[in-house]
Amino acid sequence: MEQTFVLIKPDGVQRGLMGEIISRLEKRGLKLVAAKFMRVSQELAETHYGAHKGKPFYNGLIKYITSAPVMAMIWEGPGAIALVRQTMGATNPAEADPGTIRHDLAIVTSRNLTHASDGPESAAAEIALWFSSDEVLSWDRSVEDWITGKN
Ligand code: FUP
Repeated sequence: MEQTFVLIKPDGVQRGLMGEIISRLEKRGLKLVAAKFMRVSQELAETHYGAHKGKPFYNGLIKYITSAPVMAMIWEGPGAIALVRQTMGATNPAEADPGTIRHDLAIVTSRNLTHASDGPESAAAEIALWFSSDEVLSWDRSVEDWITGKN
């Protein structure tokens, strides 16, 4: 089953929006298989955002992501990577569709509450970067057929 990496960034934690964000993913029908409330080291931040090194916002981005705890998670479901990106909305909250987390709860790109993997390669790399395999749970939901059952 497809898995994706999701981060509730320091603004989400500081603003008390962890429950709201997790609730939206739970209610959509995605399954949580790993979660860790943690502080991000300088090294982890630089590895995670390595693709943005050299950009004007890079130093501020590293400072922001290391400034307070984050909630790192892995969510699972059919097509989970695209589903989660859709629920998050566009990177710039001003362009996010109504009903998405970023539209409803944020207003600027630099404080856009969440990160979610943007494709299968980044999902695999980010899951391996943030979690060890023994932190990822395999578990059955009694309601599974009511959420993902096929006809
Ligand atoms: P996303 O894939 O939605 O996480 O977005 P990007 O990889 O394009 O950007 C990573 C993070 O950099 C964003 F979540 C916020 C930050 N960013 C800025 O702070 N300013 C910018 O102009 C662009 C991105």
